[in-house]
Amino acid sequence: MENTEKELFSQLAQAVIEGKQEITVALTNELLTLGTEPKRILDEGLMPGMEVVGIRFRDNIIFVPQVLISARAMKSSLAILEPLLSKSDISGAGTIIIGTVKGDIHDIGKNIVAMMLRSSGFKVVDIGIDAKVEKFLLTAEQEGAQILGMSALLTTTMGYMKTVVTRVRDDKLPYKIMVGGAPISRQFAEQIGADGYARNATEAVAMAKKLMEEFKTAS
Ligand code: B12
Repeated sequence: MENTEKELFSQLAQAVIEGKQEITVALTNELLTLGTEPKRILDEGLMPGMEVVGIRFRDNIIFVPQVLISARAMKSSLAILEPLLSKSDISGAGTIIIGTVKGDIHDIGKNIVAMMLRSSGFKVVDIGIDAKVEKFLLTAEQEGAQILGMSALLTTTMGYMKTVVTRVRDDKLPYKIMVGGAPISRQFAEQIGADGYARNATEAVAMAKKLMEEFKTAS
């Protein structure tokens, strides 16, 4: 029985690597039927698969079209897991605006972070990809948000995070800012003056809780 689950995790990772959407969906449903927790399906099946895709892409073994097919397969599984992971949006934990910064279209990691934050009771407003500073600020004001979350996957777009941080500080806006994405480090976050950095979705939840406390203390 344990073997079955382990075997299914490895088949799921393989299905993501090969970009087999129907198999990815079928294996996700099979694991759920077995009673596997959605978060484990994410951590032990989908993420290891996408990690291999990343390595093969970096090493020029596969190219953009294959990566897109893998991303599509992963997203179809995430669509099944999302309602199971996400609780209601109406809890009092606070509101977070999240987006991938200007020039960047990578959204898988951002979507996972948004999903995990929702599952911890935060209201998350996702402003999507290629998000400019105005979009972050306008949405934050409309939603009465406490935290801005920015994602960047490219070394050429991570600098835009500083544009947003600088604008928030110059305009003396109260928002706490957290950043993440593969090229981002704690050191970079500190350097641009962000309030927090998280390496993955689990750490992002802990960081959001911490920043929400800091926001309350400051206001
Ligand atoms: C999938 C992918 C794509 C897909 C994106 C599909 C999509 N809808 O997202 C496609 C094919 C479109 C793509 C395009 C490109 N890509 Co690309 N892509 C990747 C790949 C393989 C995986 C990214 C991913 O989804 N990882 C899985 C998720 C779960 O991980 P994650 O994003 O890191 O997120 C986690 C954490 O970082 C964190 N996190 C993320 N966001 C946030 C936000 C907050 C607030 C917090 C707290 C935490 C947090 O939590 C997440 C969950 O644990 C990476 C390789 C890699 N190693 O990252 C390359 C990679 C990022 N891409 C790369 C490149 C070069 C490109 C292109 C320029 C290629 C091209 N020539 O066109 C374009 C750029 C397009 C653009 N303008 O953005 C390079 C970047 C190199 C660099 N130094 O900048 C990489 C590193 C590959 C490589 N090694 O060469 N790509």
